[in-house]
Amino acid sequence: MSVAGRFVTLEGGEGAGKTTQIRRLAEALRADGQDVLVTREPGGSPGAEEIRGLIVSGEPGRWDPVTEALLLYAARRDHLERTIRPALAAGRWVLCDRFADSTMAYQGYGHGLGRQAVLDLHRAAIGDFRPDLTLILDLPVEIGLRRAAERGGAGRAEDRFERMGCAFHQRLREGFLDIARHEPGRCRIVDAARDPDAVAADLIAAVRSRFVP
Ligand code: Z5A
Repeated sequence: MSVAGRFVTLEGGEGAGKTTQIRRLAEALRADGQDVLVTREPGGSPGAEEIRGLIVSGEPGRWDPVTEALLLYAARRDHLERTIRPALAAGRWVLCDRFADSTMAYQGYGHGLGRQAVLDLHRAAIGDFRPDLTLILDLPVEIGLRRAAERGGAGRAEDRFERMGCAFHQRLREGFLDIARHEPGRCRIVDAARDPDAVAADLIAAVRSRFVP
């Protein structure tokens, strides 16, 4: 739990609408009078953005799963120390597009590293730091991949994960749902297959009901 501000993460598979929704959530919270920082992973600090380039581009098999997870946690620690903790300490709300649950889902479940290996890495890199609230945007794999393809999809500079195949993306979806089963107090699943206004309304209501007295 953060000390001063609130740390809220958005998670989900390909084309779930995180980037679309995080902007809308930030606008709603700013209208409520909150000081909001929007950030993302991999990335969110100058060092972590450099590491991002190594992770999201190139051939799908460029890294073995352990190396990939180590790169992600190196980026995450830098992001946490340089961006997230200072903002929370200043009383800001931090909304983050992906965080540690993405490593659990993509590397732990998708690439088969397993839950315990990712939990051990998490503890070694960032201790017991966790989001205050995680919103998981859930939708069928085929809808998400279609949205990603319509947006530009495979062939973009950052398309490495989009080219990993349907079975991989199905494991991710199951992984995110399993994460929510393990931590129901922190995680909230939202049906992301609906139109953007309906999804935004649910996300904003989930945040307000959790934090606004
Ligand atoms: N990764 C990892 O493996 N391990 C980790 O620990 C972390 C990340 C942190 C980069 O992530 C990659 O890194 C990511 C996982 C891996 N894999 N990939 N690819 P990223 O978050 O920077 O990029 P992304 O995950 O590729 O974004 P995305 O999932 O493809 O998109 P999104 O942000 O969820 O969705 P969007 O950009 O808002 O929307 C996509 C399109 O759908 C767009 O054209 C929208 O206009 C449209 N859209 C959005 N919402 C709707 C609704 N409701 N209806 C219809 N159309 C919609």
